[in-house]
Amino acid sequence: MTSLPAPRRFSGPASTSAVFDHGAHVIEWTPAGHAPVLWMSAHSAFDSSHAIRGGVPICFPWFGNGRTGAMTPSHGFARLSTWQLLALVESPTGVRVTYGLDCADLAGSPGRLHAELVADFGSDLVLEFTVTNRDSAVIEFEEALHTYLAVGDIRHTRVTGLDGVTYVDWAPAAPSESAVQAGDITFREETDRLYLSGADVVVEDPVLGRRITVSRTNAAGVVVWNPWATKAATLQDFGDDEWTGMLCIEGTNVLGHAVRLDPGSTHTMGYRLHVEPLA
Ligand code: TA6
Repeated sequence: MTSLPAPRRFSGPASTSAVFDHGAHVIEWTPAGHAPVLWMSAHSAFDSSHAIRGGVPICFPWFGNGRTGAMTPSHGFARLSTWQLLALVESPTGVRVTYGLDCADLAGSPGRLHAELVADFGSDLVLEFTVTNRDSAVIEFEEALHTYLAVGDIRHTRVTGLDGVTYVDWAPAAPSESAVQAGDITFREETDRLYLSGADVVVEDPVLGRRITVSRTNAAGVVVWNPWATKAATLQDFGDDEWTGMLCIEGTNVLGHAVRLDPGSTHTMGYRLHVEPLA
């Protein structure tokens, strides 16, 4: 287990941001005039054998323990791998970094896949996760941009845009595996749901006085997760009292919506954050 090299930090008129080569892991994006938009645990490990707790972990080439339920590490090897910085372009509107990861020789890889993450740190945060099948066989994989958003207090936060959408409910206390969202999502207990929708999702945060719009392209699902107190207490790299300040809104292609790539084909999932004051 080795400590990580320092992250790459950028600061410009549009935003301040930071990213680790480890996992191509974005850990900060703070648009000018706003409080940090990405949440980071004060207890995150920053070493080569752990995923960073917070920011935007890349879950790939499987989600959780995969569709078989037997894959390790949880959420795949991408967030535990050192990615190669392929490009860094600075401009008056922000910074764009491009990372690459060749997966062929990584334990559990489903074949010769090449992954790239483009992060555009501007007045919005724009992420593009692209996978190319460099193999001679069809390859299926799962993917998620597991974004941790900072909120003032999850108990006063609501999520709009998913009314009437069917979701898979993974929370331990869930009365059923599947349900339909009725109205806005509010939070009173551990919430761990996969909504099958590509629509924009809006996080209304009256405590921080802001609205975060999450837009996705080529993402069949969105996971909404807050561990609440009980689950947070079981996570070593998650402070017992930190659960009130975060909410995961994740762009996903998982389970029945895993990506199936023919040889030579490419798939790009897009994920954008836009922040504005609550009127
Ligand atoms: O995306 C939600 C989830 O799958 C939760 O079930 C919880 O396990 C969370 O991811 C965190 O996973 P991690 O492996 O980063 O602790």
